[in-house]
Amino acid sequence: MKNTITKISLVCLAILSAAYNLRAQDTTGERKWWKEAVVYQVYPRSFKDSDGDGIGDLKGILSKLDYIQSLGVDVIWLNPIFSSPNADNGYDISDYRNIMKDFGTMQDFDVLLKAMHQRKLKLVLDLVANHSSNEHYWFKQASSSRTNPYRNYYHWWNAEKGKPPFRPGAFEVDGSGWHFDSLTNAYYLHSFSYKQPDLNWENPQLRQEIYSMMRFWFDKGIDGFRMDVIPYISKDTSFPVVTQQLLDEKYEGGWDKYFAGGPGLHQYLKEMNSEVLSKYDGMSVAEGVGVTTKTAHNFVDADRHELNMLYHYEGINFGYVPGKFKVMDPKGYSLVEFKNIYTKWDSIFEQKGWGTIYLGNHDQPRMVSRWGNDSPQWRVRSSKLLTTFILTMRGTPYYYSGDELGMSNIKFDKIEDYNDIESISMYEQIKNRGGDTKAFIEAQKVSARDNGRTPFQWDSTRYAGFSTAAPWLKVNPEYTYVNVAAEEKDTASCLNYFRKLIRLRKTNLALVYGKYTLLDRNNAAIYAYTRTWGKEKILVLLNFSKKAVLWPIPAGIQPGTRLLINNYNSLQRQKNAIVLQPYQAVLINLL
Ligand code: TEU
Repeated sequence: MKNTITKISLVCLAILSAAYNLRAQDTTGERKWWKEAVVYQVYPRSFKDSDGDGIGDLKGILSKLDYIQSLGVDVIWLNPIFSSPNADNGYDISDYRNIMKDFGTMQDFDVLLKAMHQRKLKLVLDLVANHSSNEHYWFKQASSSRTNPYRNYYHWWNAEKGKPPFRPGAFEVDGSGWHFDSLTNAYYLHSFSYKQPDLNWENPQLRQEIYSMMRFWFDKGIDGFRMDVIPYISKDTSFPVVTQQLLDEKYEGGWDKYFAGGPGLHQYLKEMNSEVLSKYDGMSVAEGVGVTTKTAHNFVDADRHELNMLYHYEGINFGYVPGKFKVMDPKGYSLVEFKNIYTKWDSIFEQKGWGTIYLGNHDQPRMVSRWGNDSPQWRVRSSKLLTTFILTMRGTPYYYSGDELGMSNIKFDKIEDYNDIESISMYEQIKNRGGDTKAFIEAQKVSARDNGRTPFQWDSTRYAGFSTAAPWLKVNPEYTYVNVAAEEKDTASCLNYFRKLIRLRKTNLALVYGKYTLLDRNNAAIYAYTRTWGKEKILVLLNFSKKAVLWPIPAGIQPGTRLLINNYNSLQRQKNAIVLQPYQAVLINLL
């Protein structure tokens, strides 16, 4: 009897789970936890300081886990927390198996991870494997002599061959990606600053070191990795001359595309998958620098056995004046182009693979300043609009901490206020060539990375409740009214709106898996789309402009009367049109 019941339950379970997967297979393949998750990115340096040194730390994050849990997010991605001299805030690692002193100890880490799991929060760490710090033991050894066993962990060009062919070094004042090392009379390669020498993935021993380190963290119980500039890891080690003409003809004019196509890249990612990723139920996401819609599938299709997801740069790099360093077009950006980019990226993952969606992170200015309107009149409305966009698109949302409060750019007006190696080196470069440093500072108010790195705003006390000491980077003066304490009390706050939207996404899987269809493509003010999944049908309407706009309902679209969310108190409807207020965002059921 007992046996028969067990058998019947097993059959029922099998039928149920098949049905569950079938529904999800409408458009996107198998259901996975990381497809349904909302990732919340925490910049540890700026989240919460527990020991009064002005720098955020792991115990600080621990003390705020209840807050993070209250948001309804599923995964926390922490920017690098490993030992580092901090030339690039942790993206220059000197020991991959230890915690940065500023952030605490390994014991703090273990406690934090346990506390996260107790709250059903998953942890994703940053894997910085394209380069290490020049203060890493491997590099110290490698640079000590040409015959050192670690020499081949990095890329060298012996000076007797003459100067190496140009490669860019992102954070260098002279723009060069080669640094001369007089002790061994050779240049070494660094795609970022000279403090970040590129690791030589062509060396199998180096690859094994990285895999072993990844297993070390997985065995501790982490739930995945965000992989820093992972498309860059493989290089043509003959270092051929690369001309602008070649870049234009084969790489859409950009070094990023060239670097993202190294000869061994996919072989190494497959190897990493079989040696590490396939052995754990973790998630992996590539920072997709240089990845295009043509190459994306090679990274993320399940049958490739490489990575789960990537986040592309096309959405975030657009809107700048071509040929200038992160100068925003004074006319603003074209919503039609914005829609085209996100629609194109959605469509490539319609049948295969899986996408992501984000508007801010530690490398970007605050999303409301860049993509919304941070004037006092529209900051709250437009923040909510952007949050609505992120949480109603298909693909896993990556949401940057502070955006849920509607934090905006700090807009420093002197270089001395900046901490970021990118801003400081670019300033020097412009100064050295007699360029317009004033114009640069103006442009940085819109685009600098430090805008997104100012301390998190907890309350209206001194230093925004982030620390008891002056923080490593100035607090945005808006903290007196943009902060958690104030927004908790306000039912109409950005914070409570974010929570509501997350609940909505969790209870309407159409928002996760549903087919995305763009409506009214050429409308320059309204971003309208539907999400449909079986019987669930939702219309998303977003007015990206600061004017009220009459939106004629297209033929074949029948909005119901149920408003799932609205960032205004009401919605003005006419017989065949809807009037959207400035920056209004609504979700309506469709008949
Ligand atoms: O960013 C990769 C990268 O290409 C950056 O230069 C990015 O384009 C730039 O920040 C945009 O302004 C990753 C990390 O996310 C970044 O924080 C690091 O500085 C960089 O790698 C080096 O590790």
